Amino acid sequence: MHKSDKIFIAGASGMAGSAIIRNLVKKGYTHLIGSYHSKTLPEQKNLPLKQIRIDLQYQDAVNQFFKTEKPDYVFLAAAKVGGIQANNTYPAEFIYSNLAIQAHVIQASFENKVKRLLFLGSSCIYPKHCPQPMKEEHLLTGLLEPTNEPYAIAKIAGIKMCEAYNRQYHTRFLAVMPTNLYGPNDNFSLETSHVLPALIRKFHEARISHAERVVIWGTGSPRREFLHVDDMADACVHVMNLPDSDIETHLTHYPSPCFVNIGTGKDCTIKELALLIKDLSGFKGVLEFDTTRPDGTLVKRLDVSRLKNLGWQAKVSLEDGVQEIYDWFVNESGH
Ligand code: GFB
Repeated sequence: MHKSDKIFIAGASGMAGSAIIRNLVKKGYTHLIGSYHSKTLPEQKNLPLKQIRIDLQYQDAVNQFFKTEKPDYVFLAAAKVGGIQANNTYPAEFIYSNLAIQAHVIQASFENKVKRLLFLGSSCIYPKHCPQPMKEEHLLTGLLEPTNEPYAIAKIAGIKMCEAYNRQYHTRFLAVMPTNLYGPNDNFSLETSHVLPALIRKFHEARISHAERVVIWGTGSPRREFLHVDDMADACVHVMNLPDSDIETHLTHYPSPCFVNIGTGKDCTIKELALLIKDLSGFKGVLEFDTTRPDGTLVKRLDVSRLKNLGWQAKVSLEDGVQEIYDWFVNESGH
């Protein structure tokens, strides 16, 4: 990407999209367009970013946008996302919204001759009982985790769309599969968020209210890998900027997968994560495990060697990242 190329970030106000915008601005890109669905972020006010409100679930709106703006590059970070409970409660919304958004943006990118597109997926595309660590070639080798199967099916369809367009139309549509993300602009709602923001909020509020216990869902034994969203954004921009030779040899050469995992390659149990956040918060009470809540997949650690061979590695440690987001949450929530 040249610094003055027109770059479209779909999902500009979400945690992933806003991190990609921060990364692009830091690297000197000057011609950014972001789409948002319901809200804009105050932090984006003075950036070289044009903000456009579009509901990407409507194909006409997407087509009109692409025809008018003609972006050179597209980061497809718009998605309906949530934690285990949200996925389990709203399966229809998770499959419909994601299929609609990605189908419209990918097709419009093809019709409008976008140079490269990067689709953001998720590590839940891999089978529930996948060999560990999970490699790109493990896709579609087993059954999925039931709590997020509709979301995973939509994300797998997105990967397969990119692959199909590359095969038939010789496009350069790439995809990345990040592990569990956390960072600024995350969702901290207790029912719909992912575990890391939920625990930050629970421990912080428990310390302030002098509560005796904090409830952790499930058994605490599932293992998860956590990646700071700024690392993810840096990896996305790295992949988008790979030389043509790497793209052709590794990512658009059927049948090699058109996607790469993004993670740290390290995981921990939910109980270990809870103890780390408990320490940061200063909460002195006890942890209680609510085993009526689902554990989900027991282990899902990514093999990150493909991305490492393409020249990128994660930098933010879990300890540093969690401290930063703890402070961010305290600042945002105002107490
Ligand atoms: O982050 P999380 O909601 O999603 O939950 P998944 C991870 C683990 O943390 C599960 C436990 O075992 C939860 O039961 N957990 C403990 C909690 N306490 C809490 C809590 O207070 N809130 C939450 N949310 N969890 C999601 C998928 O799976 O991961 C998505 O559903 C997506 O589709 C995403 O792939 C990355 O890691 O289980």
